[in-house]
Amino acid sequence: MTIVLHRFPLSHFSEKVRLMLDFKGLDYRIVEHSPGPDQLALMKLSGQRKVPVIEHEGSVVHDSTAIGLYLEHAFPNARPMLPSDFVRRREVLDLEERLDAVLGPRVPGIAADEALRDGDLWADVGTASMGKPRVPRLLVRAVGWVARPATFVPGVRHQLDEARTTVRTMLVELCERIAERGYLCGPEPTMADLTAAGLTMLLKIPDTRYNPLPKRVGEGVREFINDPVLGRFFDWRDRLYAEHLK
Ligand SMILES: N[C@@H](CCC(=O)N[C@@H](CS)C(=O)NCC(=O)O)C(=O)O
Repeated sequence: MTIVLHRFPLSHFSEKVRLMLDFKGLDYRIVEHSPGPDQLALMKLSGQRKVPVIEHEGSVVHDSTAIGLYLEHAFPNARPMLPSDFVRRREVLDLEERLDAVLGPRVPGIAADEALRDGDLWADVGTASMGKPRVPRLLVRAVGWVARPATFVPGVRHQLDEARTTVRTMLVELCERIAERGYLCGPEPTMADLTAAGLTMLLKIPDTRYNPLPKRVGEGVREFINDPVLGRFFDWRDRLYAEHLK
């Protein structure tokens, strides 16, 4: 039976789950939600307000990690995302948890900060992130005019800069892992790789299906995209999408 993935169009945790579904070669369809009152429908469906949520044969599962574990269990014949060896599995799950904790809360703020520097990009990201019905571009732009000065308030600026530094440090670690092992936890992609790829979606828009920003593929946070040290990570991510994800 087809799996239903509930997401916000630009939700990076939802992209993480979408990549898991692609990696395992499972059939799915996407139901788009918008942040705001629309979340009442998610609350009714899953008892909480966040995406991603999946529905499968009467089961409703929320939280990207729980969904990953559910998929491993429910589809034992599909391509595994977790090694069978206990020690290696623990390493994958530990890295996945750390990626969620480090990238999860920081990436959206960094991406929004970047988009606020470019009125057109902000308008594209803002309208895409709200899903359907489309929010008028002018309204999104007006929100940007109000929000942009806030990024210069010293406390806010400090937090955003700290977020950039922390995320960069994580990405450098990922580059080292890739250089040494091919993938993050060994010679094969695992749930940790799908997590890193999904959660960095807003740092550089990937070339993939169901992308709500097709005109912006390859764009994102210039400081990261143009950093030669991080080039290895984004090249690796492009290859992962091309070779392992439909
Ligand atoms: N731990 C959750 C985090 C999910 C999450 O933070 N989702 C964001 C979108 S990327 C969300 O739904 N935010 C809406 C809200 O907090 O109301 C997971 O792994 O799925």
